[in-house]
Amino acid sequence: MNEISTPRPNNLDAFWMPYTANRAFKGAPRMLARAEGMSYFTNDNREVIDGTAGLWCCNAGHGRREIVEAIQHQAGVMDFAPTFQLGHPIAFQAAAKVAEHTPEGLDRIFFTNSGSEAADTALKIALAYQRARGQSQRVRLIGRERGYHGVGFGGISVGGIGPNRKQFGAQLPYVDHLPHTHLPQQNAFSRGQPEHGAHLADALDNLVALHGDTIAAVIVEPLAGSTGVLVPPAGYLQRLRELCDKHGILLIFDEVITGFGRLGTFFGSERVGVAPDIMTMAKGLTNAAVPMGAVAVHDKIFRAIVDEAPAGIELFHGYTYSGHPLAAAAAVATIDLYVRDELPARAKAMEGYFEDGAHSLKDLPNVIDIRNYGLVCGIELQGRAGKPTDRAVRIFHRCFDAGVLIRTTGDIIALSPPLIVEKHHIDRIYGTIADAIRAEAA
Ligand code: PXG
Repeated sequence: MNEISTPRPNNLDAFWMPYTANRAFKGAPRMLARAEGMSYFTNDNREVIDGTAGLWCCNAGHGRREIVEAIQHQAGVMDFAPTFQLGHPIAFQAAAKVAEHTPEGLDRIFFTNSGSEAADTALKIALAYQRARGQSQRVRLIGRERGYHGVGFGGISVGGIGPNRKQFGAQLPYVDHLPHTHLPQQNAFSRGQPEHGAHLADALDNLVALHGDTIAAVIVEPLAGSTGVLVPPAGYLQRLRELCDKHGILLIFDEVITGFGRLGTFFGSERVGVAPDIMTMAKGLTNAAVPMGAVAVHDKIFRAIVDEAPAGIELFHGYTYSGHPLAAAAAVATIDLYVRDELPARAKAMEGYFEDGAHSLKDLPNVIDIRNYGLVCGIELQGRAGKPTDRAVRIFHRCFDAGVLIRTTGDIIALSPPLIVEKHHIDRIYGTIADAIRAEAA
């Protein structure tokens, strides 16, 4: 390994790291230098098995040649061209490719650069739709406690994670929240969808009683990831769908982590058997090789906004990089790879083994819940008294040092390996976590 392929920056000051304890990190940095397949390699060339697909992103595994070559090729053909009033073929090709896999009718694709932008775009489209169909009193947006929809002002407003909001004062007005779906007393150690909690969707009736016909849309993650893996209770999303229809409210699924095979189907909506009106995606869309997000919109919404508008621009929204050629090339190659290697089906086939491995940790000290669905698993630990997150952070460090990358949020371990994961990786991931949990028993 030479100096060029193993960067060793000697000054860590300038990069203000996102969602990171900057002081702690810079005191003891953990640097990744390269990645391949199921693994990262540190700058001293130590292998670390990736139990997280980067950050729920690299569903096809790292460094896939087909994606790399598509990006290289496109960079040589055309680096950039705007999509405002001009077009380039690869962006249209990418949109058509995405639309092949979205639920029926959701075949209009708006490109963004991230999941956060996709969430804000989806909310704006929902508002524009209600206005276009003569329901301009519908200005209210409903999120859910413990929801995560990125870090834009729209996303944090409908989001339901306190620390993401409290530094930033006022947010969007006209926002309300459904209760979260975590019922540990009834559902602890559920395998797959928990049995109890469909009734929690009925809270939407209460919000309608409160807000009348002013609600434009409800946005939820089909499976809440960031907050520490909350699997939707059986029947919950069906009930939410019914209530949205009853009250003329749009249902938005944020599929930023549930998209692209994570739950054993191309999109999570297929697995849970509920189709939204609008769907957001990012991360796995390009296998994270180039940043890209997207919003899939039902044709009826597109038509209401676009066909009914006077001549000229129909939606005053877009990003310089919407449909960026390199991202679009990556998306086409990535989706082709998911299809060719049948990665959603592979995830489904591995789910049972992954689930058994997760639940084998049940009797370890301080494990208070284990929940799983598709290739996602949450292991909730009893935090140390007066020291929230301490136990999980130490377990994270122990696993990393032992060659396994996990993700923790609060005192919850979240796992979401690339969909190419093999049984021996699963054994290694859970074995390493078990050792770390035992070592932090005190
Ligand atoms: N929606 C959902 C459901 C997400 O999970 C976003 C939107 C925002 O995407 P961008 O691309 O703007 O970051 C996300 C992002 C974690 C973790 O630890 C999860 C995310 C981001 C960072 C950490 O689980 N998800």
